[in-house]
Amino acid sequence: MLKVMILLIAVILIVAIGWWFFGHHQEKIMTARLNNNGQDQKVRIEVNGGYSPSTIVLKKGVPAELDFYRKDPSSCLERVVFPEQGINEQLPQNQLRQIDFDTSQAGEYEFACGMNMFHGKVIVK
Ligand SMILES: [Cu+2]
Repeated sequence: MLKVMILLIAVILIVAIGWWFFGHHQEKIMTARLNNNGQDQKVRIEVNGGYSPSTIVLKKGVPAELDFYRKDPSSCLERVVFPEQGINEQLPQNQLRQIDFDTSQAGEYEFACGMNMFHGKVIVK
């Protein structure tokens, strides 16, 4: 009986840990706003315990600006890295950091904090 109880508790713990790691980061998708009669586009990304929105949709071929605003005081999120674009930028706290993003190629591009712990994605289409 004791063994069954321990097994049951172990299973509950494993499920709870799994849920915590994989379940609770809901994806927030935002499509960039087009400005100047569709000649450029920008989106603001709040950096606070992660990226919000974490998925950004950009229109292909329209020059794009990603406006990162880091509120989070932790050094974990002080850099943002787009490995495929060779972007590795410092994000000053409580300041807007504008990053130009090349939209000439359609695709999905991941970005992350400097330690690769928090993730986001830019979709160009
Ligand atoms: Cu980090």
